[in-house]
Amino acid sequence: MNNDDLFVCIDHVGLAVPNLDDAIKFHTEVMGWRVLHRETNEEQGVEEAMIGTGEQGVENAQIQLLAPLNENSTIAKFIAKNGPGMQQLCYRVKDLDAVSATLRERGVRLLYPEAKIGTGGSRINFAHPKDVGGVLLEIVEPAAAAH
Ligand code: MC0
Repeated sequence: MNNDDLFVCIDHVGLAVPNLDDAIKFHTEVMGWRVLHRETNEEQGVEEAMIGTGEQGVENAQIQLLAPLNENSTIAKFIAKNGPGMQQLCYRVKDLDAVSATLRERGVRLLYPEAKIGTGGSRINFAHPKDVGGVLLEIVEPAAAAH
């Protein structure tokens, strides 16, 4: 894959928060963002909300609030170790499988052998933070309607 075809843009930045309702209240009432989308992702162990200014996955980069569903959640572990804060950076891609193959060829470990389901029916994977300079990098191929 050519470098120009790898990433489209920054899709979102994920913040680990202890409580989703409290975080939404802060980010809407104090910071003035709007809630664009909210869902529970059992497999990822999160209750999440996308906030921002535009329509989900279409316009500007968004902020993803991630609260743990239970104590085994990666978000619960992250908060226990680091406290609340920035947990991930997410790049949008057009073809997750092609980008995954290219990153693997270049020595970047992806966490899942196959794509998992993310926000709004998107396809996602993650690159290990140890291979991305200490940043947990998610890659997302939005669901067809959001392209
Ligand atoms: C761990 N490390 C991180 C990190 N998490 N570094 C930067 N950012 C993070 N978020 C570092 C630790 O400091 C540690 O470094 C090393 O990686 C191992 O960490 P650990 O504390 O032992 O944690 P693990 O290995 O149990 O888990 C880390 C791992 C995990 C990244 C594999 O969090 C994971 O599987 N994440 C992917 C899934 C995820 O995050 N789901 C929630 C969002 P040292 O130097 O101390 O060894 S779901 C989502 O985002 C979906 C809904 C969506 O957007 O659509």
